[in-house]
Amino acid sequence: MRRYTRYITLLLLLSGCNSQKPLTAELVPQSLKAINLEETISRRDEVMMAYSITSYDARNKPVAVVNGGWGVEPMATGQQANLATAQPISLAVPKNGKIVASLVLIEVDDYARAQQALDQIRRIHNVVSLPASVLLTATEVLTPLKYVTAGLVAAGVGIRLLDRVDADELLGQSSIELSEQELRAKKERTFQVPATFSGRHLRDRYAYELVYDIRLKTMKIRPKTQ
Ligand SMILES: [Ca+2]
Ligand SMILES: [Ca+2]
Repeated sequence: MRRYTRYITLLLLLSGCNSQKPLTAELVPQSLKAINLEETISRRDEVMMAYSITSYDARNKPVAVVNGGWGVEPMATGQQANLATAQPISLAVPKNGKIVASLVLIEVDDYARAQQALDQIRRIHNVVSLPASVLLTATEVLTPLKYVTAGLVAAGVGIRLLDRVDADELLGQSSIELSEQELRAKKERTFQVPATFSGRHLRDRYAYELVYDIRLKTMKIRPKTQ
């Protein structure tokens, strides 16, 4: 038993010598501009965002997930959204693992339902959940919408939340995958991810420009004080 304890202590010491400070990745929605509205006749779109970060370990097994949301806000042509209320989310980057940050932009047709969904997302904002592996280890390539949905399911919000977001409501989706190695290799602490969401719903052409940041933080480990 004593030898075992000594062995563990040695291991801890060794790993302590080698280890780099753990990284945390933060997703921050930066800007959103309506270039062309989806609802041409009413001259007003109502938009919301849902976003998530999912982390994977060195064996590509999902480890954790956090969720965030913003909206519902009205948008006019040319308008820049006020994203001051778009709260960042953050998650630890597993050693030798990776993170996937995902974001979806939705033009809301059912205001009450969207507001309800956002209320639920706010309640679990940045709460770290264990991912529903089944949804995140599928062999197919996951869309950002699937990532966000899986994140919400993991948080217990339920699959019903975004399941009715269909082609008519989804304006665009974006994901970025970054490995711990890639993150450590970069000198910058902030990655800007630009995305242009454009398309056509029925007769209406729409276009939105969006930027979200992935910011890196090094967790400070404070020595225990007595
Ligand atoms: Ca619409
Ligand atoms: Ca609408």
